[in-house]
Amino acid sequence: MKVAESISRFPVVLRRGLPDNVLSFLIDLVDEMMELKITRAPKRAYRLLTDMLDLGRGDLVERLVRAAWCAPLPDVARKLLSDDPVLLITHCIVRRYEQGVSPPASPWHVDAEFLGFDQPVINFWTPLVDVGEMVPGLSFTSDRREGGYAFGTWLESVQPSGSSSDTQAFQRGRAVLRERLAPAALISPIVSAGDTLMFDQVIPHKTQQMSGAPGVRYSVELRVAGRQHLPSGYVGSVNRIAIVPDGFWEGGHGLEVIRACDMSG
Ligand SMILES: O=C(O)CCC(=O)C(=O)O
Repeated sequence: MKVAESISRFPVVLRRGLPDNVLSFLIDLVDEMMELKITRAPKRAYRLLTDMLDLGRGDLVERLVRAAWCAPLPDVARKLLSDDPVLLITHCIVRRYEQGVSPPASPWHVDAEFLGFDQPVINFWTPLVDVGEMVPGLSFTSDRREGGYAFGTWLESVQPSGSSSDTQAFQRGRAVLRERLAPAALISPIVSAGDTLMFDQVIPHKTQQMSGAPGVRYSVELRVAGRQHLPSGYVGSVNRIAIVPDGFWEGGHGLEVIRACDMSG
């Protein structure tokens, strides 16, 4: 596992404070994306940015990225990755999670299940409403990275090559992870709308469990890797390769958007 130890203090909250007009713009955009029907997964409480590309709505992706991937995130990513950051569009997600209405939230997992452990990938997870007290955010554990590495070690022992995350081996791995983390103390950061929670693919996490007041949680998660060091899991798990589309990004934000194109078949 080569994921840099220098980022072992994750998760951290970056005080960023997106202005109210940008927050409401992004909430409207997430609503627009959620209204688009994904026939293979009609009940999902989230949309992948690649769903938008598949529906011919690259304009929505561009609007989202322009509004959400702004200072200081590109500079922070560049420093953490020691490389030019690129956006892994296949693993960028918007969510509209309604307590008591949406399907069950994400249980314990590490993102390395689908991204691998070999190269760092940082999730910039930005709620568009305040989370952690009235509306669920994310939970981590006092076990932090060790749980993730234990999972990774286990994974490598049974999965020598990068095969699909849908295998029984992965299911068993998740069960091991959940069992290990069950007694751990929870850390559920309170994050204000427009601030950003950052963590890498080794950190075990889940949707915060919260009973009580119904609330809608809007969030945007942008997963970023180093340009020279795309994770093998990114290519292997989804059978897609990243290319930089001509003219998609016209400077000013310090980011090249990598767009996925299907290379299978
Ligand atoms: O936003 C959530 O509740 C879950 C996010 C998450 O765990 C993930 O995308 O890996």
